[in-house]
Amino acid sequence: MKDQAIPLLGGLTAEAFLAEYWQKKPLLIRQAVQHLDPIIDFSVLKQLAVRDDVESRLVEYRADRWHLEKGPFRPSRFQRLPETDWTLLVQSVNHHLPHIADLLWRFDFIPYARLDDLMISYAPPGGTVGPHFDSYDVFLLQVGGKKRWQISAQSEAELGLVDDAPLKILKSFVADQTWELEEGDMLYLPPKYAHYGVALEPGMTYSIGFRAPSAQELANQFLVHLQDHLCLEGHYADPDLSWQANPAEISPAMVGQIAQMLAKIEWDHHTIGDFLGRYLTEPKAHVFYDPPEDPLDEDAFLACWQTGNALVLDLKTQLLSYQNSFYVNGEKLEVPNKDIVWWTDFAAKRRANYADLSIETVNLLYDAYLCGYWQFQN
Ligand SMILES: [Mn+2]
Repeated sequence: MKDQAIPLLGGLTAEAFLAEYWQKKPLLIRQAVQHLDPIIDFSVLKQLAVRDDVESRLVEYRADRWHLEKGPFRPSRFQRLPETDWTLLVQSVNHHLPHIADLLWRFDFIPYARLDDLMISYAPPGGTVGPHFDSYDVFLLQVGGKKRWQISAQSEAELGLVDDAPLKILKSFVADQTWELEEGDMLYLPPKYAHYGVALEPGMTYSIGFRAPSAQELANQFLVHLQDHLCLEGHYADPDLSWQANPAEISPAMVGQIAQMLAKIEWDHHTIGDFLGRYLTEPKAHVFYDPPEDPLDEDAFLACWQTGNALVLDLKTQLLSYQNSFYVNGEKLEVPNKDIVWWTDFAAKRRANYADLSIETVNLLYDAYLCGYWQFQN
């Protein structure tokens, strides 16, 4: 619905937001989200920050220096925190709390291939991670408390970095604009826009982040993909080898023949789409899926679905498509043609009710259910 007003964007349409603001300029939306409950509080965030399958960080400014600690944390670490000047950040909270995932999927006016995660930071007064840049777009939603955000269009070169800090902090940040954000207010920032948020009252910021892999990262991963799927025939051969005056020389003839062999490494848009399907759905290193504790057999699985339970993607599952191919958590699924419309809908809505599908699709669904990629919800 490109021309439908989106409450999250203060009533802008997706089309207008993309044309005017996305990757272009900041946008402040007062009261973008209302009825933010149940609110996650510091105690829930602490419980996540002690887990080793959750990425967390603690940033403190103390004795005129920046300090960065990475989780998982011992619970006792949180008892030694001062009243002010620290921030606890927990990445991918949408993997663990369904209501946070629901909030993330409301940003579906941007393709899932670009959505990364919802990070939550909690800070008492004075808590900040300092003025900095990010290389990706972000929506910063205030939940509880109050935060002062300052932003600047200055370039990286103008701003310089604080020496010896454990995180990238801009040395000569000067604000162009300043706002106080209260619960429900949201600030959109394009990449490379300097920003500096300081908590005024204890509260949280939900950061809806996007992924923008670097050219180098894409190339490295694409070359790994090519290597995994490459199959070239034959060996080097030289029945017409002629005597060389210098036996230590690699001859132009040899280089020419090997150039012909390597020219057989080819790729097209289909290869790149196939690479992206796997790469973009590949779980991060610390992400693991939980197989069902007491799995249904295939008949019971089908019966459970037929009796009105919806099949829903696990919070950690990524299901994307490219043309008629589907990719889940780094793997390609061989989906029968007759079920493509159904799979397209399942991937977009992340849930599906029972439908009359081919046995191949039922088998794929059952195998992935056993891996913990999706489960039933009644
Ligand atoms: Mn940031």
